[in-house]
Amino acid sequence: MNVRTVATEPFTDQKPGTSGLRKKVAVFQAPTYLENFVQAVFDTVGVPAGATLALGGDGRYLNREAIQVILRMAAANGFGRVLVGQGGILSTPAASCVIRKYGTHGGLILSASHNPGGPEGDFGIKYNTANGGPAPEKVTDAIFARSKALTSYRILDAADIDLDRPGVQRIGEMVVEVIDPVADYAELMESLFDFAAIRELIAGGFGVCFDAMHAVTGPYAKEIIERRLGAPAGTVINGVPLPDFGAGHPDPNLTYAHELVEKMYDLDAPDLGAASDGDGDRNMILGRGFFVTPSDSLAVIAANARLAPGYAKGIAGIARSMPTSAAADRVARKLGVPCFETPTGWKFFGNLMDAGKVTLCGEESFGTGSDHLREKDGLWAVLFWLNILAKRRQSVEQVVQDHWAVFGRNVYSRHDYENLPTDVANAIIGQVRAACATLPGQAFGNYTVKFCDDFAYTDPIDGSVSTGQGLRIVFTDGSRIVFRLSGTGTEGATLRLYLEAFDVDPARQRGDAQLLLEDLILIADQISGLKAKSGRERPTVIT
Ligand code: VG1
Ligand code: CO
Repeated sequence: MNVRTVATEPFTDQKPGTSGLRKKVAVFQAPTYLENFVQAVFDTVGVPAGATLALGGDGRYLNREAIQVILRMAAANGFGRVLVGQGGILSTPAASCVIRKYGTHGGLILSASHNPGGPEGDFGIKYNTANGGPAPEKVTDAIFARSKALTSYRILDAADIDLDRPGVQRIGEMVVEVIDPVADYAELMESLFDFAAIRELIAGGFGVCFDAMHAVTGPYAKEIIERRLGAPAGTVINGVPLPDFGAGHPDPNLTYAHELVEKMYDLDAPDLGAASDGDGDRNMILGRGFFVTPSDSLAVIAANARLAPGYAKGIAGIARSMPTSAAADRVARKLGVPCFETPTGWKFFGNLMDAGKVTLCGEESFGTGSDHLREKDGLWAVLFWLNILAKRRQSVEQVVQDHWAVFGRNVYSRHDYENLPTDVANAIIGQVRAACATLPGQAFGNYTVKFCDDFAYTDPIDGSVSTGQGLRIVFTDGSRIVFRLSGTGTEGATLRLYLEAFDVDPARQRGDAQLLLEDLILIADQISGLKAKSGRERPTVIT
């Protein structure tokens, strides 16, 4: 077979964001756009002769076509073997699992996560390293630099692989192994959680509804929750992955997972509601008429970790992204384990987990995970909750109320202003940045500013420094306002406003977060000029 070296012009915009390179489908469809990026990845990470690559995606539009191109390029670049999920499917956590279990050189995951799919939607690609985790910044920076200097890519002329046929096929010398995308992952989950106890809970009538949002977790949830844990058929809704996610927005939050939310606030709601995102790494947890904020979910999991067999020995430490609430910090303090604060994005947790410093990690953006993998893991979080509920025999709400009674409540919310003109978003951030110098010491009603900064992080393991990770205004009582620009969008700019107030008053612990955060919301607007500058009366999404 014929390896071709194809001359190409470099692109200037292939800079990976918070989680890989994300662009409109049409951008990826432009001639050589995908090829250039993949070649930049291969050139950057190097391909030891005969190395193995893991490959799969969330099934969105362009997934299969992109996989065929990447397979031919992998063969031309010296890979000896590619493990590809059947049908081109691998959830992000399953890809991390495959990379670790089979010791591959790395993996390519095709996904734009929670961003909409379809011909008008988004596509994305991310590279994970041999530890199973997202490539760290120094690698993504090098990929970007390489992409800007690329003059050719290598590809092999070959026919398409049958992605639906399990087993071994070949492209030239390279072996392509089409693997079951679910099996390895499901086995890992069984090793971590008390499946017998969960089966018993469910057999006793405990109702579950899992919304796969027509994204990648459908087959995973059906196999694990319905088949292995015995939940009745129909427990998993929207369980068939579709290239356009059924025209939905596969983001598991109160706005986009509305079908599930309606069920959970109905009179005959099941006991646990859960949803996952496009690529299966996010999760939302709901009780009957009750929403668990992701920050609280991390804290509850940490406080109850010993109830799950995989964590029975206790946890080494916790890490959370900076905008995530400090609820987990309180648990860490009580457990006497360290708590790390990292920039947004899962790639910052990898070193801490590899070094054995932390067991659990979480982000306010519906991401929770542990050192069983190096990605956040949606279904894992749902199983952790099921395991906790099977042992505690309480409702979701009771578990959270008990938690607040012991630790206090970090009242929390995130307000997203999506698709703002870039100059408007920059002007708002600019105003906050400018205010930072004079804010310390200023009082706003009950709140006095303790300090204000642009979050920077020095990785405690390799010493790498990441700056400009979000403006935080921290008050003397620990309450916070954080402003940050999203690094995953493909249109305009998305401004995220994160709000957190600590409340110990049990009377207010049941209260609605938006009402409890009213003062901070006003202060945030006062400092940033958000409403006036954006012309928006309210956020696009509140979580
Ligand atoms: C968002 C979240 C961040 C998360 C990232 C990837 O990034 O805020 O916490 O790690 O998405 O998640 P940003 O830069 O838009 O705020 V996923 O599920 O897209 O892989
Ligand atoms: Co995701």
